[in-house]
Amino acid sequence: MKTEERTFVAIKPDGVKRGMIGKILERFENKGFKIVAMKLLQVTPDLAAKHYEEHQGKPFYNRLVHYITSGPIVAMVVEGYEAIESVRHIVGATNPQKADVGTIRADFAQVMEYNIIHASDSPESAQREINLYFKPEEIYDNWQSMLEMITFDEERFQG
Ligand code: FUP
Repeated sequence: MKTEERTFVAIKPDGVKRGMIGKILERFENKGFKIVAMKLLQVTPDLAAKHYEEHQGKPFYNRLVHYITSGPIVAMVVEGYEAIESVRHIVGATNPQKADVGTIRADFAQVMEYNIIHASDSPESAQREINLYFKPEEIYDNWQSMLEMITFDEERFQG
């Protein structure tokens, strides 16, 4: 059954420095997703190591940590219908050269090393990354967005 999900999204330092926060957020809001947590923060080397632990030892790892710690990021929790997969579609392929036109990475980035945005790639990584960046009390979902009323109409999910 199709479900409501939460995913973790981060606008990376190049996105913040280029003044792209609004343009990127607009895509998620236009889609009707609900932003239930958001903050600007500086990623420390320790947090970067935890975030990218699956890439430790790879040739690009040091550059990746340098990049994510090179300025503040905008971290958020995005909620919606099959949000993990759907957000990844909006974000686009890891390499912006190969990402579909219309995705954030294709439209706003040129190279893989500076691909402007991160989004969780599975339910396990979404949960892990949300916990890494947010305390439970920093997530606010006790409100209903206008589009949520359409997307999550209760009658559609009965039976
Ligand atoms: P993604 O889930 O699309 O962000 O991609 P990965 O988790 O595979 O990679 C995390 C980040 O490492 C990417 F955003 C960019 C960087 N990367 C490289 O710089 N070179 C590579 O070969 C692979 C990834």
